[in-house]
Amino acid sequence: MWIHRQPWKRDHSTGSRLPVPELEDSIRRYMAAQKPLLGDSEYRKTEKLAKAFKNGIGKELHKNLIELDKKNFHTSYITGPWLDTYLSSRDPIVLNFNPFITFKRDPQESYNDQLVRATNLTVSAIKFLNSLRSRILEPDIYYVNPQWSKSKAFKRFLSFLPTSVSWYGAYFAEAYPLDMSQYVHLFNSCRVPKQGKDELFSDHGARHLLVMRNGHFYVFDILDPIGNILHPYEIQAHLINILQDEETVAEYPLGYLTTENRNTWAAVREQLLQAGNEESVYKIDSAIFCLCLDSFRVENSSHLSHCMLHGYGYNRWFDKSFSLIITVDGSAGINFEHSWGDGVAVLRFVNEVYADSTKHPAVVPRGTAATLCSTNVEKLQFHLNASIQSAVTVARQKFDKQRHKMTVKPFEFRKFGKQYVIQERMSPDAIFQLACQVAAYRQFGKIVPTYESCSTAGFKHGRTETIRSATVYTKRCAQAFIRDRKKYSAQELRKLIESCSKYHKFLQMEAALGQGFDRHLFALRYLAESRGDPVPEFYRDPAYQYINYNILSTSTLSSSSVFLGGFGPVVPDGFGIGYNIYDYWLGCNITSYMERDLDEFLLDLEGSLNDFFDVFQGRSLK
Ligand code: BUJ
Repeated sequence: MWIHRQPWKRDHSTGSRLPVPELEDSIRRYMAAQKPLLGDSEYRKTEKLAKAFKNGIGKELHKNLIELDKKNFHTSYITGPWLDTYLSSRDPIVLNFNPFITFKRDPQESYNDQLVRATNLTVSAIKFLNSLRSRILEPDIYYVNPQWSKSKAFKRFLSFLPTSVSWYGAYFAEAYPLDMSQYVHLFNSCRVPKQGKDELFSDHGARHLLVMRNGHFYVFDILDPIGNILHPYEIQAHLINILQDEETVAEYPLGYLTTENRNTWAAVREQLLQAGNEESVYKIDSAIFCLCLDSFRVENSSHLSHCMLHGYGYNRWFDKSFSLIITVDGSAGINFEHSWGDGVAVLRFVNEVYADSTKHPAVVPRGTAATLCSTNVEKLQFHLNASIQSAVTVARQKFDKQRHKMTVKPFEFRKFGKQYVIQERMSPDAIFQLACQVAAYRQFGKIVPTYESCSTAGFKHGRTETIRSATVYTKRCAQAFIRDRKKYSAQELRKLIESCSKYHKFLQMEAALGQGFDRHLFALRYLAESRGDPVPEFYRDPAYQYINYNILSTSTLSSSSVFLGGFGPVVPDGFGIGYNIYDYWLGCNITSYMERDLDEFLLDLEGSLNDFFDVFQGRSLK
């Protein structure tokens, strides 16, 4: 649910609507994804249940979903249910939902000073906000093959297509106009904990920035009443004022509360409001965004990931739509709340902010801010009774315990990257996914449920679809590489890899076109539940639960402004795998609650990639 204090809204969405797949297709795709995970008799049982669903209650639900979708022409069939699922989860959002993306360092080292970088990134972020508000932000177009899709011939070709199908035309030319409706939620927004289901709050009239430092909260107006940004050196003077304030961490840092179970936090928030803190809480919720100025240096990549994924708890407000975090050594990143939007929207923001802050920095090192006086910073004050104080202490203890269990490790593979794989006429994404499949097969002795996130931002209010990267092809390939590696020639193994790549590309295309099965089956279940029906037997099948217990949760992004990124595993015994395939190498950043298993997985991943390289080079496996 959205509460808009001041309606400022523009529908930056594309025209094409996310299709509701045919039920028959979804069941067929579901069964194909189940095949590598199930034994023969389990498969037959699941097949029976799927058939009964397709011809019975599923058919009725599907008809109902189509009718509903026709009535909700302004959006997509997945938007409401997907948002609802995020907001209804009672698990803490940190570690479980909020991902992070870090910026590369500024190429001019002196600009990585914490104060200089904080000022420049903040100014660039506000410039992005102003372009959005003045409607001059160019529409997002995702070009896969820019030479062809940016050409005049392509534009002419598109102009002949009716708008309802032009996105498909774009798909074939590999240029995608993306839905931009999520951007309205990027600024002045916050998730608000409520009993049972949270809400999203926005106040686009608010003009202040929230700054956190040592667990203390500060605000100052960064826009004037007509939306002009403060002079950069004035912003810097305010940040100096904040950095020179208290050295000690707040006695009861309220940020810990945002790491809590959502019902617990909702109850404490009520107490906070009743204790006379309404105005301060409102200033946090409505701030344009949250700037976290951390008081330590980052030691290495793993420390950087921990800092951006969860930090030490006290200097974060995880409910804000996003926080810009900057450490003493100038490492910078974004941690974002996930219910309002997806990686594509945040990545565009990150790319633009990085480019602007490095190409057109608003302030230079040793500028003139120190001579300006800053009087407009307000430090937020809170009245905390004993009950709130003890809630903060408990939240802190729980959070500290949980964060210590989390391991994050980066991994780099330098023998090949995108260019090499393309030259081998295969899909780089498919090869990385296959390497994960082979590694997991080696580690677990079986194929495990796998989730690869795929954006459906090509459609109006599209969000994501799942690519099921564990397939009958990857199973065959994993068995060949692990169980029977001596039996196959390099040429035969290459053929097996090729078939995985081809099928993966096909699944990827289906998912991007909204033709997966996950969101459709999810929406049918959601509909049954919202009608008050009992959950259909199809969903109570252990095989349905199993395929949704994703041991490997994966997501990729491609950007030259990003240094690292990541997110937590979605099951306690799984891995959260963020990866990027660069031109000449590839890398990933993996989270897990099981450090030893993660070390083993990384070794297996490296082993798989080395094997692939040998095969590509025509060498048989040893
Ligand atoms: O699928 C969805 O609906 C949303 C997903 C959910 N999940 C995270 C569980 C998969 N959300 C996203 O995919 C957003 C993720 C945003 C962060 C992605 C980070 C990947 C970058 C990694 C770069 C690693 C480079 C390492 C070099 C050593």
